[in-house]
Amino acid sequence: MNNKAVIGLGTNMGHKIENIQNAVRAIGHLPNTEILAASHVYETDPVGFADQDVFLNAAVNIQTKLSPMALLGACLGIEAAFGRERSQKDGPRIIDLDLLLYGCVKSESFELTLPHPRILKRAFVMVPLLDLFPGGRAPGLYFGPHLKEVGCEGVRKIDLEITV
Ligand code: PH2
Ligand code: MG
Ligand code: MG
Repeated sequence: MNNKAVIGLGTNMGHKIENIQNAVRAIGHLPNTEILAASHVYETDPVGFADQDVFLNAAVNIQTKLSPMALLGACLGIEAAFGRERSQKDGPRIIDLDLLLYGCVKSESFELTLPHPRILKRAFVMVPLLDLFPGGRAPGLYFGPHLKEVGCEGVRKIDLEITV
């Protein structure tokens, strides 16, 4: 069965533009998975742990036959292939792939919470999401009012189109 899902991307180490572009390409090469649309790319001020380089953030809408857990595992696999090391919470990373939405699935298992639990607090996630879901209405998640409340400060569109 084909399902739609949304993956959020973040990077603040190395060649960030290449990291985003290569990660989107890697997602598109996952088995039975196709990129449907990509957001613009945004330069964003670090949230959580401030003393680190600015991030690039984006999001992609995909169609996939992978299950939520298989897709999560595949994202972790791509992060590992990029050489991601997990040392400091919210610290610098070469690539971060977060499974934000999987259809209208709601899940609160130990391994996977859907929708991603921090979407509604983070402009660096919701601004790219708004490119994919104008009006702020994603399947199973109406984030428009939350984005209004959080605001777009610290999130700046850059002049780069992701090629899908
Ligand atoms: N990711 C975090 C913590 N802080 N800040 C920005 N601007 N962008 C991120 O992707 C980000 C962050 C943890 O995943
Ligand atoms: Mg993250
Ligand atoms: Mg993550």
